[in-house]
Amino acid sequence: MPKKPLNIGMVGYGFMGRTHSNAFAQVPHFFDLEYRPVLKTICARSADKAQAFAEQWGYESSVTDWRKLVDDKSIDLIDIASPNDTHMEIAIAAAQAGKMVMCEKPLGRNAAESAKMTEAVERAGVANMVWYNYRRVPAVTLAKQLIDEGRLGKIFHYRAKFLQDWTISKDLPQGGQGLWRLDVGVAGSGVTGDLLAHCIDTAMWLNGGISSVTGMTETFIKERHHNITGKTEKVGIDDASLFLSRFDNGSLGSFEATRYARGHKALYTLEINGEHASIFWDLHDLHRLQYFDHRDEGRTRGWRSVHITDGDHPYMNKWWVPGLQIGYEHTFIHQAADFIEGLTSGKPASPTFRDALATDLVTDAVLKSAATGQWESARG
Ligand code: SOE
Repeated sequence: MPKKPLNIGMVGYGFMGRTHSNAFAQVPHFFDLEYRPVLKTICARSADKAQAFAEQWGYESSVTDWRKLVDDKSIDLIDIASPNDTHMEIAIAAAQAGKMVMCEKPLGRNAAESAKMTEAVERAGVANMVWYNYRRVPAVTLAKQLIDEGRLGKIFHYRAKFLQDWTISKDLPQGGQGLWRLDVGVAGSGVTGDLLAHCIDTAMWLNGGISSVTGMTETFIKERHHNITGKTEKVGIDDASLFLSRFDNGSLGSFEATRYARGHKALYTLEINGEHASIFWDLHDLHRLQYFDHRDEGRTRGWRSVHITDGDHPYMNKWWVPGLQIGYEHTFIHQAADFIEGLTSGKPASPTFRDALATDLVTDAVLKSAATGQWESARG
């Protein structure tokens, strides 16, 4: 059967523009799908850079105004990989033009923006998804399967952290390419929206909804040079963010994210403790799932380190041979595959905009609680 083209207009050519473009370019080689992604047009503010990106990644053309993608009848899907302050306007215009919309996380700079975006895609009835890629690390997907099979029994604890160290220097400026994550006007928040959002998305997928939170944040460096204004300006983002939560299933959560954990580059770990079994996963060792089952025979009972590379592990039959690992970029390829599969099956793959809105309601509640010192509802 000839494949149907899925014409993609990509906004943004930075770190995420590359991960998404790579996903669409690679997915037809490894997954047998009804649609074949076509890298149609890349959009970026600088014409030279957009054209260079188009040539390097195989886009047919480049533009400097995202509205051209919205107006282009040949584009089926607009993928937003540009900074957070651009997400809402592009997503709403794309949905109103009847395009499918994919968006890099976090969906909005806050839940109010995410709610408008969710309303737009749902009103237009267009396929939509947010790139929370860590769900599709095969070890994390396996954790989901084990939890859904009831192997852990009743869940008591969910524990996650995401530690980095790249903003410790007070000489690091805020704003502009690569550094917009430090500019609150562009990013919306600091590590709460950038890193904790990943932890929350995975947590609610694995362990269900979060009802309430109590949090605290800190901005360790109060002023930084701003690359766009050229002035020293107040820093509005949170550099570190910690919170406790209550899940709907009665379990307790604890979460931490920081860019001030010297020595850690992207240490995302999660642990879940249930009545019968526990699971631990670490992004720095992403192909392993640590599993402890109390029901094992006592003398040999202990933590198992399962190498998630066999054909019966999630997604792994699409790749090499048992024992050979895959990496970070594959999580995006899996997400592109699931999105396209959802178009065929009519069963939309998650996280949809609505799922990502739920995450933004939690991050908003964490920031609110950090300001009020009170427990806050995570339901808006
Ligand atoms: C920040 O440094 C960052 O690149 C996040 O923006 C990504 O979402 C995360 O996956 C890795 O860290």
